[in-house]
Amino acid sequence: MITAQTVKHQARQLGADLCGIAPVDRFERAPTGFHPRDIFPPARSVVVITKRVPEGPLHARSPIPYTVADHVVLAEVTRLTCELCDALERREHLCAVPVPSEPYEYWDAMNCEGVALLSLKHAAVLAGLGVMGKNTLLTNRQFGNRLCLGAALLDVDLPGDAIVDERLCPESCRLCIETCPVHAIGAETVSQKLCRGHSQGHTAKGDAIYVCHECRTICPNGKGTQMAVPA
Ligand code: B12
Ligand code: SF4
Ligand code: SF4
Repeated sequence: MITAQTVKHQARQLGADLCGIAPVDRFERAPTGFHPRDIFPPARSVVVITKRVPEGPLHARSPIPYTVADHVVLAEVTRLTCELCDALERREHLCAVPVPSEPYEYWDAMNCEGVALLSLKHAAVLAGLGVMGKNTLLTNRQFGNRLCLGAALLDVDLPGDAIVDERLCPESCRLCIETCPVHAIGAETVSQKLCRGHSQGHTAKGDAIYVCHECRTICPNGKGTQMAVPA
């Protein structure tokens, strides 16, 4: 019979830095249409995996290293969620649905707002991988917010990991909020229109690049503690 350990071992073998599990009943407050069962009705467990995003590119003076590092890690996380689903289906005789970060179907063109199949930050919190900081990013002690997330929905019951019960943002810290050049960070969420307008740019030749990640870079959480531990 499949165990949480089997899933985590497999994720680790494929290259995940961390892997957590959330039973679907933890998603009862998810907005209608964005619950794991809206995506895959037999879903009973959500497996969330993450890979570390390297710190160095965040401090480069050119936007190219971060853009490329972010794309490569995201592609790697997408690959490994698909491979994890394939490996579990072959060995454990279950059904597994990969949930990529993007693309998303919901798009409000007027407000430039997209909503993904599943909010991976909420899924990661529910799978015990960390908490959301004031910058709204998933953050933990090990990697800070330098995490890229992916998920898989399984049609089997697995025990959930303990939800992290601590606050990583000091009460007085507002660095991320104050450093955002367009004041996009609100109490619980980020203005997509403001953030997209400022952070997504193009080279003179037309290649898409990230020109802002200040709210990610300035956060002191997890800096200097980036060693991986077994998933
Ligand atoms: C759309 C999107 C954006 C949008 C909107 C960001 C946002 N706050 O959602 C924009 C373009 C602004 C953006 C910017 C960035 N993003 Co982005 N983005 C996404 C994406 C593709 C979808 C998120 C989504 O659907 N948002 C829609 C809104 C409605 O979601 P929300 O406000 O969080 O949710 C509200 C409700 O819907 C509800 N809710 C939704 N689901 C659930 C579930 C439960 C259980 C509950 C209780 C509630 C609930 O609660 C919220 C409060 O009302 C995710 C990948 C993914 N699939 O999750 C990456 C993702 C969140 N982005 C990521 C990153 C790295 C960035 C940037 C740093 C990129 C950069 N510039 O370098 C910036 C950071 C800006 C910031 N401070 O957040 C990472 C975050 C990693 C981490 N450590 O947290 C993700 C997870 C991609 C990934 N695979 O790693 N992003
Ligand atoms: S910069 Fe400060 S307030 Fe913002 S997420 Fe990091 S610790 Fe929290
Ligand atoms: S990525 Fe830049 S524009 Fe977007 S919320 Fe963070 S600091 Fe603001």
